[in-house]
Amino acid sequence: MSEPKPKSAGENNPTVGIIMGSRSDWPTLQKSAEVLDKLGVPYETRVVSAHRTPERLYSYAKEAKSRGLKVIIAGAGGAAHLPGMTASMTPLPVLGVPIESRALKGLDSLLSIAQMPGGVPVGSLAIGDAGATNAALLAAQILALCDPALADRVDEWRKAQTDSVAHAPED
Ligand code: RP5
Repeated sequence: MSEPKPKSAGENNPTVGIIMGSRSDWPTLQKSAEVLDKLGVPYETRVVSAHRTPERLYSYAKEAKSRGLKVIIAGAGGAAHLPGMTASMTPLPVLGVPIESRALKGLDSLLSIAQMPGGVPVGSLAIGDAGATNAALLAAQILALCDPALADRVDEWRKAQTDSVAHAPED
């Protein structure tokens, strides 16, 4: 199985933290990493399980802002508590990616992430690869509010996507 390549803050001053509940979530969260790579947004990747490593989660969430992170993308599957628990311990925006679980195809993950109680927001994305891709685009758009060069790169990415759409199915 492929797994996240840890990137330390010292190496590239990450502004986005990509965290996931298990190494098995990496093939999905890799889509977020690929988008951030294309847009030139520095990020780090970590396995942080709400259930198996709660103390790691506590430290990560509590230290995220002071370490310079601006946005957290959190992917988890099943009883997906990672995004919500992270959001409860950091003022940074948390974007939740529901992993497509084996038993319920990610519906369990989606509902676990989306159904937060009022007062503790998590931005919930679509199940699986589309959600991971969009979480990275959304993170870049948030960062672009204060980064004109990144805003230009996001505009270029969107234009390229528009230009790539064929006018007819046989094109
Ligand atoms: C969740 O349990 C993880 O986010 C993962 O999606 C799911 C299954 O984890 P593994 O049993 O594959 O480690 O906490």
